[in-house]
Amino acid sequence: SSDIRRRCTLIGARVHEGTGRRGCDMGPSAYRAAGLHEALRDLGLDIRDAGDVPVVPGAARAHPNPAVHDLAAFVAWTAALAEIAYAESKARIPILLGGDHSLSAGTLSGISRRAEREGRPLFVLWLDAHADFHSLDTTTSGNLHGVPLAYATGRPGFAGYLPPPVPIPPGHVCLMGTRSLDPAERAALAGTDLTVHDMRAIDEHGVLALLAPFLGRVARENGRLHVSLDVDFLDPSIAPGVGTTVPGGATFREAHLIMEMLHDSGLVGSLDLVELNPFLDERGRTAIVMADLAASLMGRTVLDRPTRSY
Ligand code: 4U7
Ligand code: MN
Ligand code: MN
Ligand code: MN
Repeated sequence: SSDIRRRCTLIGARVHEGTGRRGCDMGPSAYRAAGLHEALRDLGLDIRDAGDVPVVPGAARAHPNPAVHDLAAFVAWTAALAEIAYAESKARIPILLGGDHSLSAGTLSGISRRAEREGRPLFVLWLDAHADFHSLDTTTSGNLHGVPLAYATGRPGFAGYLPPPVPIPPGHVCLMGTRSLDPAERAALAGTDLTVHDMRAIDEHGVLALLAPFLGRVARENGRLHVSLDVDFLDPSIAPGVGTTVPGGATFREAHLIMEMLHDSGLVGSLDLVELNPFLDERGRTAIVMADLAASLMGRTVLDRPTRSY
């Protein structure tokens, strides 16, 4: 098919160094076991499987902030994933199978370069309990899954470590599901025009009223939309397989409606599925829920969804 929206590439990114606990490296295998590939194939999509990206971190790198750990791994993953995201986004939708959220520094670097090349503005929908808006200087946990959005929007504090990305204007970024912000992130966000639809906004207005204007704007500006879906966007009761559970997350129905709206919009050009930790999961249910949501974003309608129990 000539429609880019009917072609996708699955890219395994076994990144775990950006978190404080092991297990995210098993994410790509869990998505395969959950049947993501088959679900997408059943939709009639043209699928390329790029396998798992091989990344070998270079020599350890120190940073003045002593909390920061695994910076060399972050630099290596960012460079490698930027390359493959750029290449695969030319004519297909790259779907990154994480891996922790630090991988989005790589995806966004590659996609922002692609968007610049196409002469189209890049917009980002960040579905997450967190804002991931720390710099290397402000993170107190030192876990670099907490920094990718700051890096991609050109926040200072990364120079000398990572290649400068084509910065995404903060006004092109929409966070949904936010319910855990550190003081430094709050302060940094306050100085930007980034849109934050926290859980309270979802409770008060519903996802339809919040998301529709953003999608309308992306369409009007002929933009390319990147979606970053962190497992912890979802309520832990339906998605326990994540290292950073925060109570009060999105329900399956809210998340599913977002996926349906994204599918209907036809605007999504790239997708990250991040933070799945199969070691913490219960009989694969989080992997199944994430695979199910991804399939809905890619075009499954309720009429062809197989019956599943969670
Ligand atoms: B995730 C945190 F302190 N802000 O920096 C930090 F609350 O990709 C959490 O969204 C980061 O899961 C969470 O460690 C990163 C913390
Ligand atoms: Mn995140
Ligand atoms: Mn999160
Ligand atoms: Mn997390």
